[in-house]
Amino acid sequence: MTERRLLLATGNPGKVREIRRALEGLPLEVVGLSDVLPVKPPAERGRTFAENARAKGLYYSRRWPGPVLAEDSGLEVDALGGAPGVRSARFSAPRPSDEKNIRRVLRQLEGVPPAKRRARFVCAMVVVLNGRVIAEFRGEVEGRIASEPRGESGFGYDPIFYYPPLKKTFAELSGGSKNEISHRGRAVRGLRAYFEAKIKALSGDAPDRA
Ligand code: ITT
Repeated sequence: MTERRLLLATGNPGKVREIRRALEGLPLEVVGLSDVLPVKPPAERGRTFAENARAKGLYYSRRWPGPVLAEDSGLEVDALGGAPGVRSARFSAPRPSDEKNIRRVLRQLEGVPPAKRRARFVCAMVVVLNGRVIAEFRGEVEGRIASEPRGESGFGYDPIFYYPPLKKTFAELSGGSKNEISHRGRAVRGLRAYFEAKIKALSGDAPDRA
């Protein structure tokens, strides 16, 4: 492997912010798609977050000589049979936006009491190198859908994702606090440990068993 820059293969600036922050301090150069590979994103056709994450990682790996980090994530609402799920980004298609997606979820949950508004964020993350998936991580966080949007931080469904232990929505948390508990934060911690072990092995401190 000659190319040591890690390609962060997502077009979502909210994800870029959170993943960059969670990888801070690692001796890795993280580059964004828009800087080095401004290509059309692949269609997302998988039935699971993991399938979509792998498809994205493999798609960009065909066009990038080094390691690629891709992820697929979304919101599952129990009262909606797990929707929006893998359709989270395009829930309000044909011209989806975060605001319209939020309105659609709230409309579909009208009249549903707090106890029945259970939901979770899920994140499936992959590292692909030379067209091969070399590591996979998953993170989830449980919460419930608030009755109305609250908070200005974050992105996507954060304003309606209420996290009972902190009595706040994710959009009321700072970036650092969200990363500590979020689905993405949990997945990235697995990834971080993986990279730390790799880097240690490469520097000769420990045998590389990968
Ligand atoms: P890429 O495919 O380029 O990574 P995307 O935004 O299309 O970007 P996804 O297909 O994984 O990403 O869709 C994820 C959607 O789920 C995203 O658009 C948000 O609406 C929502 N989502 C995921 N993680 C979230 C988070 O931490 N906070 C709020 N909403 C989130």
